[in-house]
Amino acid sequence: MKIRTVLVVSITCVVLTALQAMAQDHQMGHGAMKHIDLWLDGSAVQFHIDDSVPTPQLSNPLPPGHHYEDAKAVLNGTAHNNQYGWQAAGLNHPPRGAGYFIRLLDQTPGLRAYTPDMTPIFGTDGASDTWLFPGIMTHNWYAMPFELITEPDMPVFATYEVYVGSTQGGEFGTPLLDYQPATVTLHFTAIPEPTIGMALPAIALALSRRPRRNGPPKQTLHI
Ligand SMILES: [Cu+2]
Repeated sequence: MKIRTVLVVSITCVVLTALQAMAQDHQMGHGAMKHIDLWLDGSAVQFHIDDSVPTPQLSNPLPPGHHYEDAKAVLNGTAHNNQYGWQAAGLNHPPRGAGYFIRLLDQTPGLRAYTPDMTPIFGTDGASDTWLFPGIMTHNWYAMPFELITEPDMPVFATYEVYVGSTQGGEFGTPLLDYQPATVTLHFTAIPEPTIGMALPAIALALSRRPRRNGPPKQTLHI
């Protein structure tokens, strides 16, 4: 192969790999990331929800018979999603010693929330109803137990107050009264658990496609 050909092939590979990485960066398990941008306009908290991404669906993306393990096992038996991601936009943000606190005001009963490392938040399992946005893009998990999903495409919501509060020791979470908070509502639709009748054809298909010589099928997916 000529050197020029090698170079072109190498550069093409690098570009393709970079493009692939970018595409993966913008996809969560259920679809594209849907960002909630936060910034300050003077002393007022402002936000924008990316409306180019459709309303996220709470659902179970795993094939029949698969389940989560380790910390993510809390998602088993639920319809879930982590497309929503909080991020700081622009240059105007709370000063040193302060941050954006996000406090749950109201939500569909039974909705559960976890940080990316599966720490319960927003009242889940007795956690505080207030969570400090850590300043970097954060995609929390939302999960609705299947037994609480009573209709197809059930509307689910969570409403928060986003305020500027102190991050200092004993004052932690105390609102700074110079700043005006914002109210943010996140919307989802919840997809019921597939019934046995709906799942059977998928199971039959999976069995028919199962490789015969490759040992036991993999039982755990990490997304
Ligand atoms: Cu993101």
